[in-house]
Amino acid sequence: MKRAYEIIGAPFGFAANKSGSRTAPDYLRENGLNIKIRQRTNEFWGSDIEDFGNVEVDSQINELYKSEKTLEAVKLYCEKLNDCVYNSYVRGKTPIIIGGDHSISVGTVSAASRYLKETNSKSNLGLIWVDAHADLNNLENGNIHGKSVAISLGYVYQDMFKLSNLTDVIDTKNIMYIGIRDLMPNEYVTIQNKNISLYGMDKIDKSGIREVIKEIVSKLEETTDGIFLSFDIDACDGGVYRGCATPEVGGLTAREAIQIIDYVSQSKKFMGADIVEYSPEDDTNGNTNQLVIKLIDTLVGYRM
Ligand code: EXY
Ligand code: MN
Ligand code: MN
Ligand code: MN
Repeated sequence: MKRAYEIIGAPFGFAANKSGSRTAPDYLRENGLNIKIRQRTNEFWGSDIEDFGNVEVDSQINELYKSEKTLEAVKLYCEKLNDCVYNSYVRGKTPIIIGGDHSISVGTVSAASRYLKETNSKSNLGLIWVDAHADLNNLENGNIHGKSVAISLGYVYQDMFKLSNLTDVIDTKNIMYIGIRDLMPNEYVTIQNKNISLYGMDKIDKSGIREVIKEIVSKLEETTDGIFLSFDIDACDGGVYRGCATPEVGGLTAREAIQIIDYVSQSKKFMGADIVEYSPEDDTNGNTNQLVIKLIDTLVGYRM
Protein backbone atom coordinates (compact mmCIF):
# COMPACT_ATOMS: atom_id res chain seq x y z
CA MET A 1 0.00 0.00 0.00
CA LYS A 2 1.33 3.42 -0.96
CA ARG A 3 1.85 5.62 2.06
CA ALA A 4 3.83 8.66 3.17
CA TYR A 5 5.85 7.40 6.10
CA GLU A 6 7.41 9.74 8.59
CA ILE A 7 10.20 8.54 10.87
CA ILE A 8 10.08 10.24 14.28
CA GLY A 9 12.85 9.67 16.84
CA ALA A 10 11.83 9.47 20.51
CA PRO A 11 15.12 9.37 22.44
CA PHE A 12 13.59 9.10 25.92
CA GLY A 13 15.09 6.40 28.16
CA PHE A 14 14.39 7.55 31.74
CA ALA A 15 11.56 5.12 32.45
CA ALA A 16 13.55 1.87 32.12
CA ASN A 17 15.91 0.11 34.52
CA LYS A 18 18.75 1.01 32.09
CA SER A 19 18.66 4.05 29.82
CA GLY A 20 20.45 2.66 26.72
CA SER A 21 17.43 3.13 24.43
CA ARG A 22 17.89 6.94 24.56
CA THR A 23 20.61 6.72 21.88
CA ALA A 24 18.71 4.40 19.51
CA PRO A 25 17.18 6.86 17.01
CA ASP A 26 20.46 8.66 16.22
CA TYR A 27 22.50 5.48 16.39
CA LEU A 28 20.20 3.80 13.87
CA ARG A 29 20.33 6.76 11.48
CA GLU A 30 24.12 6.48 11.48
CA ASN A 31 24.27 2.67 11.49
CA GLY A 32 22.12 1.16 8.78
CA LEU A 33 19.02 3.35 8.60
CA ASN A 34 20.16 5.84 6.01
CA ILE A 35 16.92 7.59 5.09
CA LYS A 36 18.43 9.34 2.06
CA ILE A 37 19.35 5.99 0.50
CA ARG A 38 15.82 4.78 1.14
CA GLN A 39 14.34 7.93 -0.42
CA ARG A 40 16.28 7.33 -3.62
CA THR A 41 14.37 4.11 -4.21
CA ASN A 42 10.88 5.41 -3.33
CA GLU A 43 9.83 5.08 -6.95
CA PHE A 44 10.51 1.31 -6.89
CA TRP A 45 8.85 0.47 -3.62
CA GLY A 46 5.96 2.83 -4.00
CA SER A 47 5.99 4.58 -0.64
CA ASP A 48 7.41 7.88 0.40
CA ILE A 49 9.63 8.17 3.47
CA GLU A 50 10.73 11.30 5.34
CA ASP A 51 12.77 11.82 8.48
CA PHE A 52 11.02 14.22 10.84
CA GLY A 53 13.98 14.20 13.24
CA ASN A 54 13.69 13.73 17.00
CA VAL A 55 11.25 14.88 19.62
CA GLU A 56 14.02 15.92 21.97
CA VAL A 57 14.24 15.49 25.72
CA ASP A 58 14.41 19.20 26.64
CA SER A 59 16.04 20.77 29.70
CA GLN A 60 12.78 20.88 31.66
CA ILE A 61 12.29 17.13 31.20
CA ASN A 62 15.93 16.50 32.12
CA GLU A 63 15.53 18.59 35.28
CA LEU A 64 12.44 16.64 36.34
CA TYR A 65 14.35 13.39 35.96
CA LYS A 66 17.34 14.73 37.89
CA SER A 67 15.08 15.79 40.76
CA GLU A 68 13.65 12.24 40.85
CA LYS A 69 10.34 13.21 39.27
CA THR A 70 10.51 10.51 36.60
CA LEU A 71 6.75 10.16 36.29
CA GLU A 72 6.42 13.91 35.63
CA ALA A 73 9.22 13.59 33.07
CA VAL A 74 7.33 10.75 31.32
CA LYS A 75 4.15 12.80 31.29
CA LEU A 76 5.76 15.94 29.90
CA TYR A 77 7.68 14.01 27.26
CA CYS A 78 4.63 12.00 26.18
CA GLU A 79 2.53 15.17 25.88
CA LYS A 80 5.18 16.58 23.55
CA LEU A 81 5.31 13.33 21.58
CA ASN A 82 1.52 13.12 21.41
CA ASP A 83 1.36 16.55 19.74
CA CYS A 84 4.08 15.64 17.28
CA VAL A 85 2.54 12.30 16.27
CA TYR A 86 -0.93 13.83 16.10
CA ASN A 87 0.38 16.55 13.76
CA SER A 88 1.99 13.88 11.63
CA TYR A 89 -1.50 12.41 11.11
CA VAL A 90 -2.92 15.84 10.33
CA ARG A 91 -0.28 16.20 7.58
CA GLY A 92 -1.48 12.90 6.11
CA LYS A 93 1.56 10.87 7.17
CA THR A 94 1.92 7.38 8.60
CA PRO A 95 4.20 7.90 11.61
CA ILE A 96 6.87 5.36 12.54
CA ILE A 97 8.27 6.27 15.95
CA ILE A 98 11.63 4.95 17.09
CA GLY A 99 12.11 4.82 20.86
CA GLY A 100 13.28 5.23 23.45
CA ASP A 101 11.94 2.98 26.15
CA HIS A 102 8.38 1.67 26.08
CA SER A 103 6.95 4.53 28.16
CA ILE A 104 6.96 6.62 24.95
CA SER A 105 3.96 4.56 23.77
CA VAL A 106 1.86 6.50 26.25
CA GLY A 107 2.41 9.38 23.81
CA THR A 108 2.10 7.47 20.53
CA VAL A 109 -0.99 5.38 21.35
CA SER A 110 -2.84 8.40 22.73
CA ALA A 111 -1.98 10.37 19.57
CA ALA A 112 -3.43 7.68 17.29
CA SER A 113 -6.53 7.56 19.48
CA ARG A 114 -6.81 11.37 19.49
CA TYR A 115 -6.64 11.51 15.70
CA LEU A 116 -9.33 8.84 15.34
CA LYS A 117 -11.57 10.67 17.77
CA GLU A 118 -11.15 13.87 15.81
CA THR A 119 -11.83 12.31 12.40
CA ASN A 120 -14.47 9.69 13.35
CA SER A 121 -16.05 11.50 16.30
CA LYS A 122 -15.24 8.45 18.42
CA SER A 123 -12.02 6.67 19.16
CA ASN A 124 -12.08 2.96 18.59
CA LEU A 125 -8.39 2.22 18.28
CA GLY A 126 -7.04 -1.29 17.84
CA LEU A 127 -3.68 -1.87 19.52
CA ILE A 128 -1.31 -4.74 18.74
CA TRP A 129 1.26 -4.95 21.53
CA VAL A 130 4.23 -7.16 20.64
CA ASP A 131 6.36 -7.64 23.75
CA ALA A 132 7.81 -10.20 26.18
CA HIS A 133 5.94 -8.19 28.83
CA ALA A 134 2.37 -6.93 29.14
CA ASP A 135 3.42 -3.48 30.46
CA LEU A 136 0.24 -3.59 32.49
CA ASN A 137 1.70 -3.30 36.00
CA ASN A 138 -0.77 -1.24 38.05
CA LEU A 139 1.40 -0.89 41.18
CA GLU A 140 2.79 2.55 41.92
CA ASN A 141 6.33 1.22 42.44
CA GLY A 142 8.57 -0.26 39.75
CA ASN A 143 9.88 0.94 36.40
CA ILE A 144 7.44 3.03 34.39
CA HIS A 145 8.25 1.36 31.05
CA GLY A 146 6.51 -1.71 32.52
CA LYS A 147 3.24 0.24 32.92
CA SER A 148 2.55 1.93 29.56
CA VAL A 149 -0.60 -0.06 28.80
CA ALA A 150 -1.84 0.44 32.38
CA ILE A 151 -1.40 4.22 31.95
CA SER A 152 -3.15 4.22 28.55
CA LEU A 153 -6.08 2.35 30.13
CA GLY A 154 -6.21 4.64 33.18
CA TYR A 155 -5.33 1.82 35.63
CA VAL A 156 -2.42 3.52 37.39
CA TYR A 157 -1.22 7.05 38.32
CA GLN A 158 -4.65 8.57 37.75
CA ASP A 159 -3.83 11.56 39.96
CA MET A 160 -1.03 12.47 37.61
CA PHE A 161 -2.61 11.62 34.25
CA LYS A 162 -6.37 12.11 34.54
CA LEU A 163 -6.38 15.68 33.21
CA SER A 164 -4.09 14.92 30.28
CA ASN A 165 -5.12 13.43 26.94
CA LEU A 166 -2.73 10.52 27.53
CA THR A 167 -4.97 8.23 29.52
CA ASP A 168 -8.24 6.37 28.97
CA VAL A 169 -7.50 6.22 25.25
CA ILE A 170 -8.05 2.52 24.53
CA ASP A 171 -10.52 -0.24 25.34
CA THR A 172 -9.33 -3.60 26.72
CA LYS A 173 -11.31 -5.46 24.06
CA ASN A 174 -9.22 -3.77 21.33
CA ILE A 175 -5.84 -4.82 22.75
CA MET A 176 -4.05 -7.82 21.23
CA TYR A 177 -0.91 -9.04 22.97
CA ILE A 178 1.70 -11.07 21.07
CA GLY A 179 4.81 -12.81 22.42
CA ILE A 180 4.18 -12.28 26.14
CA ARG A 181 6.21 -14.60 28.38
CA ASP A 182 7.03 -12.65 31.54
CA LEU A 183 3.94 -11.56 33.47
CA MET A 184 3.62 -10.13 36.98
CA PRO A 185 0.82 -11.55 39.16
CA ASN A 186 -1.20 -8.30 39.06
CA GLU A 187 -0.89 -8.22 35.27
CA TYR A 188 -2.10 -11.79 35.03
CA VAL A 189 -5.13 -10.95 37.17
CA THR A 190 -6.04 -7.94 35.00
CA ILE A 191 -5.72 -9.98 31.80
CA GLN A 192 -8.00 -12.66 33.25
CA ASN A 193 -10.55 -10.26 34.73
CA LYS A 194 -10.79 -8.09 31.62
CA ASN A 195 -10.50 -11.01 29.25
CA ILE A 196 -7.71 -9.36 27.25
CA SER A 197 -6.57 -11.26 24.13
CA LEU A 198 -3.16 -12.79 24.63
CA TYR A 199 -1.25 -14.72 22.01
CA GLY A 200 1.75 -16.00 23.96
CA MET A 201 4.71 -17.94 22.60
CA ASP A 202 2.90 -21.23 23.29
CA LYS A 203 0.08 -20.19 20.95
CA ILE A 204 2.64 -19.16 18.29
CA ASP A 205 4.38 -22.55 18.68
CA LYS A 206 1.09 -24.34 18.19
CA SER A 207 -0.60 -22.37 15.40
CA GLY A 208 2.32 -20.67 13.66
CA ILE A 209 2.79 -16.91 13.47
CA ARG A 210 0.97 -16.52 10.14
CA GLU A 211 -2.29 -17.90 11.57
CA VAL A 212 -1.93 -15.84 14.73
CA ILE A 213 -1.37 -12.53 12.98
CA LYS A 214 -4.09 -13.20 10.40
CA GLU A 215 -6.59 -13.85 13.17
CA ILE A 216 -5.58 -10.73 15.10
CA VAL A 217 -5.68 -8.40 12.12
CA SER A 218 -9.00 -9.72 10.82
CA LYS A 219 -10.60 -9.28 14.28
CA LEU A 220 -9.33 -5.71 14.58
CA GLU A 221 -10.29 -4.86 11.02
CA GLU A 222 -13.86 -5.86 11.84
CA THR A 223 -14.19 -4.19 15.21
CA THR A 224 -11.99 -1.06 15.17
CA ASP A 225 -11.41 2.05 13.06
CA GLY A 226 -7.63 1.95 13.02
CA ILE A 227 -4.75 -0.31 14.05
CA PHE A 228 -1.61 0.88 15.81
CA LEU A 229 1.36 -1.47 16.31
CA SER A 230 3.62 -1.15 19.33
CA PHE A 231 6.68 -3.36 18.92
CA ASP A 232 9.02 -3.89 21.88
CA ILE A 233 12.24 -5.40 20.61
CA ASP A 234 12.46 -7.63 23.72
CA ALA A 235 9.63 -9.67 22.19
CA CYS A 236 12.37 -11.19 20.03
CA ASP A 237 14.51 -13.98 21.41
CA GLY A 238 16.75 -12.48 24.09
CA GLY A 239 19.26 -15.28 23.70
CA VAL A 240 20.10 -13.92 20.25
CA TYR A 241 18.98 -10.27 20.37
CA ARG A 242 20.67 -8.88 23.46
CA GLY A 243 20.38 -5.16 22.69
CA CYS A 244 17.62 -4.13 25.08
CA ALA A 245 17.14 -3.48 28.80
CA THR A 246 15.30 -6.72 29.57
CA PRO A 247 16.22 -9.57 27.21
CA GLU A 248 14.05 -12.68 27.62
CA VAL A 249 15.07 -16.02 26.15
CA GLY A 250 12.51 -17.97 24.12
CA GLY A 251 10.99 -15.19 22.05
CA LEU A 252 10.22 -14.47 18.42
CA THR A 253 12.63 -15.39 15.65
CA ALA A 254 13.59 -12.71 13.13
CA ARG A 255 11.26 -14.30 10.55
CA GLU A 256 8.33 -14.32 12.98
CA ALA A 257 8.91 -10.66 13.84
CA ILE A 258 9.14 -9.74 10.15
CA GLN A 259 5.94 -11.63 9.36
CA ILE A 260 4.02 -9.79 12.07
CA ILE A 261 5.15 -6.41 10.77
CA ASP A 262 4.70 -7.31 7.13
CA TYR A 263 1.15 -8.50 7.68
CA VAL A 264 0.00 -5.70 9.97
CA SER A 265 1.45 -2.93 7.83
CA GLN A 266 -0.46 -4.18 4.79
CA SER A 267 -3.81 -3.77 6.51
CA LYS A 268 -5.84 -0.85 5.19
CA LYS A 269 -6.53 0.08 8.81
CA PHE A 270 -2.84 0.30 9.74
CA MET A 271 -2.14 3.72 11.30
CA GLY A 272 1.55 3.50 12.17
CA ALA A 273 3.88 1.93 14.67
CA ASP A 274 6.46 2.43 17.32
CA ILE A 275 9.59 0.31 17.68
CA VAL A 276 10.97 0.63 21.18
CA GLU A 277 13.56 -0.55 23.71
CA TYR A 278 16.47 -1.06 21.29
CA SER A 279 19.63 -0.27 23.26
CA PRO A 280 22.79 0.07 21.13
CA GLU A 281 25.11 -0.07 24.16
CA ASP A 282 23.74 -3.48 25.17
CA ASP A 283 23.93 -4.82 21.62
CA THR A 284 27.37 -6.35 22.00
CA ASN A 285 27.20 -8.54 18.89
CA GLY A 286 25.27 -6.12 16.63
CA ASN A 287 22.48 -8.64 15.99
CA THR A 288 19.78 -6.41 17.39
CA ASN A 289 20.88 -3.49 15.22
CA GLN A 290 20.48 -5.60 12.09
CA LEU A 291 17.11 -6.87 13.23
CA VAL A 292 15.74 -3.41 14.03
CA ILE A 293 16.81 -2.08 10.62
CA LYS A 294 15.12 -5.04 8.93
CA LEU A 295 11.92 -4.45 10.92
CA ILE A 296 11.80 -0.75 10.05
CA ASP A 297 12.45 -1.54 6.39
CA THR A 298 9.67 -4.11 6.45
CA LEU A 299 7.31 -1.53 7.94
CA VAL A 300 7.96 1.02 5.21
CA GLY A 301 8.10 -1.55 2.41
CA TYR A 302 11.79 -1.09 1.57
CA ARG A 303 13.04 -4.33 0.08
CA MET A 304 16.78 -3.93 -0.58
N1 EXY B 1 7.06 -6.53 34.40
C1 EXY B 1 8.40 -6.17 34.79
C2 EXY B 1 8.38 -4.89 35.60
O1 EXY B 1 7.39 -4.18 35.57
O2 EXY B 1 9.38 -4.61 36.24
C3 EXY B 1 9.30 -6.02 33.57
C4 EXY B 1 8.97 -4.81 32.75
C5 EXY B 1 9.84 -4.70 31.53
C6 EXY B 1 9.17 -3.75 30.59
C7 EXY B 1 9.78 -3.79 29.26
C8 EXY B 1 9.46 -2.69 28.38
O3 EXY B 1 8.82 -4.02 28.23
MN1 MN C 1 7.39 -3.20 26.62
MN1 MN D 1 9.25 -5.72 27.08
MN1 MN E 1 12.17 -10.90 33.07
